[in-house]
This record gives sequence, C-alpha cells and structure tokens, in this order.
Amino acid sequence: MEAGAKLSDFGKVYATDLTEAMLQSGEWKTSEFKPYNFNALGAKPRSGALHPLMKIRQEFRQIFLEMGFEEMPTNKFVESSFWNFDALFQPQFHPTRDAHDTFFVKNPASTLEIPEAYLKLVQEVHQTGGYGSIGYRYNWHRSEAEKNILRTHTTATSARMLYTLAEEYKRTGVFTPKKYFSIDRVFRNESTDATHLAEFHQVEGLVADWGLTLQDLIGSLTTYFEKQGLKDLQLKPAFNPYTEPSMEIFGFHAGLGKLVELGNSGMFRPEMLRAMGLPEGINVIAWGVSLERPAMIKYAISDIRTLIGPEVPYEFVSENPICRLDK
Ligand code: FB9
Repeated sequence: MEAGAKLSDFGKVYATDLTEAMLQSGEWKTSEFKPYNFNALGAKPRSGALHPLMKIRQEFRQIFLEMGFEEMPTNKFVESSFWNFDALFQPQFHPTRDAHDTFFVKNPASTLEIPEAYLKLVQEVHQTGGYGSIGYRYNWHRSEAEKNILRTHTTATSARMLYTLAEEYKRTGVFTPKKYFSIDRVFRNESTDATHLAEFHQVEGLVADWGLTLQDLIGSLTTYFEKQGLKDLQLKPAFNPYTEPSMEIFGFHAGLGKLVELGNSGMFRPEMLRAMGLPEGINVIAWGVSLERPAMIKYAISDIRTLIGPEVPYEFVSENPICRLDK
C-alpha cells in the first residue's frame, strides 16, 4: 500500500520561499523547505489566442506558399459591381446581381474608379461579344456597373490582379506568369441557418501562364487537396458565368467516411481575359473553397453559429488546440 504522509509531519509548517528576512535573521538555517513539485502544472498565462478559423486560414496560407503562390491584397470589402461582376463577364441581368443575393452600399452608392478604355471593352463584349464570342446581346448600362456592393467573392480581387498583369503586358510586351491566392471575407444576402451566414471566408487560387490546360487545373487541385490529406478527387462538370469549362470538386473524407463537396473551379473565359488585354495563349486556371466548411469538419461543429458570431464562448477560442489539416 502506498505510504501516506508521515503522521509526525501532521501540522508541521514548511517554508515555501527563501526570503531576505530569513537570510538576515539566520532563520534559514533551521527552516525546513517544502520540496519542489516538478510535476505541478504552471499557471496558464493570460494571452491572446487565434480563432480556430484563423488557424485554418494559416494552414491554407502555408499550403499555397509551399506551392509557390503569392497572396493577393484583399482589403476591399466594398467593391464595384464592375469588378465583382462585369469584368468577370457576368451579365447585368444575372439573378445573383439582385439585392436578394447581394448587399448594395447606400453611401457611396457608386464608384468613380473604373478604367474608361477597359470599361468600353467590357461593355462591348457583353453587348456584341468578340474574341470568338457572340456576347449576351443586351444593352449594358454603366450605371449598373458603377453600383457599390459588398463583394460576393474574392474573384473580384483576382480580376483586379489579372487586369494589372494585362496592363504590365501592354506596357512592356512581356507577360510574367503568376500564381496568386486570396483568403478573405465575402458577403452574400442569404438567410442564416445552421450552415449559412450572410458572410463566409473564400479561399481562391489562380495560375496565369502561357498554354495552361484543364490538365494543369486538375494537377493543381490534386496537389492542393493532397496537402490536406484529401486524395482521389472526383471532378464534375459545372457552370460558372466566368469560367468555361468549370468543375465541381469532390473528395473522399476518411474521417467522415463519405464523399465531401470541396469547392468549384474552372478556366476563366476569353471574354474576361481578352477584354482585359491578356493575349491569346495566356490562360488562367482557378479554384475556390471556403474556410468555414473545413473548420466545421475539423472541429466537429454542426451549427456554423457556434463557430462564428456573438454566441461563440470565449473558451472556444482560448481553449482550442492547434489545428492541422493533414492530420
Ligand atoms: O468549401 C467547401 N467545401 C469544403 C472544403 C474543404 C473541406 O475540407 C475538409 C477537411 C476536409 C471540406 C469541405 N465548399 C465551397 C463546398 C460546399 O461546402 C458548398 O456547399 C459551399 N461553398 C461555398 C459557397 O456557397 C455559397 C463552399 C464555398 C465556395 C464555393 C465555391 C467557390 C468558393 C467558395 C468558388 C470558386 C471559383 C470557381 C472558379 C474560379 C474561381 C473561383
């Protein structure tokens, strides 16, 4: 039987600190000091903590950086309809451009910053086509393109970055291939429920280079998701207004034991790229996922409102362990 504390020690007072007074008085010579308990846990230091969503964002950021991607500047929550929709060849009559899907900004309601020459080329490609396209054959309105909104996807930032590459090409005659990524908040006027909020974090990757094909997109997706432990992707033909061909991405999640919808992808259309001034031969492959979906799976959360929002307890942030996507 394990020996308990000695009875003779009962009531004895052990010194726990060696003080200046003890040294000066000489009391230290006769004092008995309590032995150190090296197994005692230290006091938890009060410090800041990353929200689990920000831990997942850092994991995704690391994956892109390992793949040689550069992060795009996404500090524009308010965007013009021009960059969010028109530059992406999304027609002004498309239902997602209505107020029931998109948040419109009241003040300032309109942007003043659309490059005029480019605007004309976008108007033309929407109305009458070009670059092998017949366009949408409708009357395109500048006023619609000038409306300010909360961006509905970070693809608006991708459009701005690609336009900058096109401007560089027009100025120098040289195209520099690029791999970009972005991870930031996007806003959709949707009713909230257990799996939807009116905003989420979109993760987007794109590669712009000469002669890219669908195989390059499939290869990039394979590498990107393998780094998260997701193999044997299944790709399903889909439709996006700004990519053709487009594919929905599915992967088998061992933990859940089922196929999971992972995101969407495609090759940006010529009506988008050529109107910007990117030359024939330059293609852009791109894909997107969210942060919230993997976070809900990693943290076994069924209601998104326990992940983000005013009802999330502080302990969910301070007590959660580090997150690894590939473990
Ligand atoms: O994140 C999504 N699913 C997902 C991602 C990772 C994951 O990891 C687990 C650990 C294993 C699990 C699930 N999805 C995309 C798919 C669905 O959840 C979908 O129902 C919800 N989608 C959001 C949009 O919903 C309005 C997720 C979000 C999404 C969808 C598409 C894009 C971006 C985000 C895109 C794109 C795109 C396409 C072409 C070119 C450029 C960008």
